[in-house]
Amino acid sequence: MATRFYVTTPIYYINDVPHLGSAYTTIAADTLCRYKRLRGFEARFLTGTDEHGLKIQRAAEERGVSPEALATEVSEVFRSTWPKLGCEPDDFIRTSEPRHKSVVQALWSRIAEAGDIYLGHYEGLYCVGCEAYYTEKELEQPGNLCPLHKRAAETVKEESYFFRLSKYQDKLLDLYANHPEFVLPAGRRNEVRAFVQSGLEDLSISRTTFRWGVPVPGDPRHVMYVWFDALTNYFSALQGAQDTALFWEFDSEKVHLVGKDIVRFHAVYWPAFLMAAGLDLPSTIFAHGFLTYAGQKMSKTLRNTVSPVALAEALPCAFGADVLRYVLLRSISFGQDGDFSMDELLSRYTADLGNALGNLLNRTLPFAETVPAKAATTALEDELLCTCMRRANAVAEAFDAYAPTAALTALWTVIQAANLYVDKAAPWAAKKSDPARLGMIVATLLEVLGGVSVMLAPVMPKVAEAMRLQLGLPPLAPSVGSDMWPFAPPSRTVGEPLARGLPLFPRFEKSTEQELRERFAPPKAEAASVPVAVEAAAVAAPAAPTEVAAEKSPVRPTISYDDFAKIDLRVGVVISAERVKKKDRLLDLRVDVGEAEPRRIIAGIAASYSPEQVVGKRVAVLANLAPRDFGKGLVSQGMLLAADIPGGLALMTPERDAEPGSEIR
Ligand code: ME8
Ligand code: MG
Repeated sequence: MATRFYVTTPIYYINDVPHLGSAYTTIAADTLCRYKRLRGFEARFLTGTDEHGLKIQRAAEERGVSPEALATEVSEVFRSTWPKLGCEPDDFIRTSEPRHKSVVQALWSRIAEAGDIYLGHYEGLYCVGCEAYYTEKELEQPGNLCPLHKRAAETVKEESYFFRLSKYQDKLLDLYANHPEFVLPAGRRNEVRAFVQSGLEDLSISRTTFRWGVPVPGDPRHVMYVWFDALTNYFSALQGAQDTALFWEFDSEKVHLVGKDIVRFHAVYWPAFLMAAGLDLPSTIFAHGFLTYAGQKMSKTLRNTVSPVALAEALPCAFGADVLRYVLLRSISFGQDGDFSMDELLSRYTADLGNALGNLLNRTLPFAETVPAKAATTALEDELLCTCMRRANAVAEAFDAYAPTAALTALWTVIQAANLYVDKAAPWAAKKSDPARLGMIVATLLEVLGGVSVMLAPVMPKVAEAMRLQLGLPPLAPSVGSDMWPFAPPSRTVGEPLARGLPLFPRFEKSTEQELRERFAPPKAEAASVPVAVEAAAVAAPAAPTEVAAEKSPVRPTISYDDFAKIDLRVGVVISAERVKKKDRLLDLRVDVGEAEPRRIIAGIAASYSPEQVVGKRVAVLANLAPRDFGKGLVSQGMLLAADIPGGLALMTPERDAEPGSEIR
């Protein structure tokens, strides 16, 4: 069995900041590494940033900075983000570092000496977003659009070095056949196999038309293809010292966690490069699925809205990062696509963390100040211990199979079983009638909770420590060669002090939950209810109310900020409302907008609101619209904003009480 474990994340492009997707992979890698340490492995966890290539060069140009400056700034954001999510990589590699570049160049030379690199001419299509070559067949027609980025691939026509990928077709197929664990889950392996079976062409691995990359040894007119450079990070990061180099030896378990978007690079190109250089291969490429947030694809705007650190820090609980880690790994089956949302987080927080785990602790600790002595076991204890032992095994097996979701599911069956035990054993009753029995119940629960604190630690390291403190247990201190897994609940010494503390997962107020939902709501993908000004005249026109939603018009041409600044929007409070005779769509309103006198506003909302319904409402008022005369002395001094909804209108109203006259911006 391997005793070394090496886990990596993709090195992230620095044209973006860390987001929920990159956090997901990094949290999973951190979790696996922590698990292996508890099992006595010498474990190492690497992450970093991918800094070269045309994509980055262009991103830097767009921002008017050098690629070096961009890389330095953004890689620092990545480096400082991970600890805030409880992730503790042992190393952080940047591909612009000399320690990396020298190893990439050495790898290139080694493959060239083996005869697998030759100079040729490349002509074909390239998507800079993916930094990948495509054939016309793989692109969307017409227009050669990249299936991922929906932008036209560029034609590349230049001298280029090639890697003899075609030579490795059979060797790769053998690899997948002999080592099915090389690509996981199995579905991904089938895709990769089909791709290789369809025929491999040699791969262009250098470019001459830009400079931001690692120079090709002996031919500095060329820089290396960014994926040749980037993939090598997993190897180069270990080469600084002898003890780290051991992590690439054949008997080390080496796992690259990646998203399903980049499986091909990892499961086809990377092993072929390594075979050509005569180096060992990673053990497993594990491709997880893609995360959506509240049903929305990750996008630049979404990234602003749901920064993982902001989300973790916004939770009014001392363990926000652990809560995020738990929900990400529990809610989305690792390997599959899935959705994450604030609703999901809040319901897991309440049910799994508060009501199940937190409650178990709160139902145990109040009964004792020190570890009580055990007494005779009953069937209840036997049943609980049996569940614990079976489940501890299942949790370990799941982590071993890189299945943190299954591990957590199994762990929670222990927590449920223990809560059920409390229900049945009824310590509150034993407290009155049978102190020895109470001691037995509490001692049993303390052992189970001690075991839970260990099994929880890979996913929720801070919570595990806080639990252990309350349970009177020392912090976990894994050491190489000693397996700390609680296959049987660890026994306790009678008389050890306990330290009951504050609840780990305090219940959130309903209003707090609502604030969190609103703050972390994804931006509306489509303007489902774009506020439309209720122009009384327009609405007074004959258009009949319809039962279906009004056709959504396309967004109007862009305006400048200055144009927007001319609009004066205020909060108003409707003081009075009357129907207008013979104009059955209009209401005649008096609206307080913070001025000496309420304004008269004629609004075309009578089909959606009765006068009684609007009086007292806070509304959004366009306050500097030129007065409009509707005839018969009806002059409107402003306009209300409302959204089109099926069959009518919904007035826009401030989400909290705002003073009349408050500016809306
Ligand atoms: O591809 N759901 O970097 P990258 C889940 N530099 N995971 C996601 C995700 C989502 N919505 N979005 C991103 C690159 N990820 C290359 C890698 S490695 C030698 C070079 C995660 O910044 C997922 O792990 O585009 C995905 O593979 C990775 O971020 C892509 O990061
Ligand atoms: Mg990407």
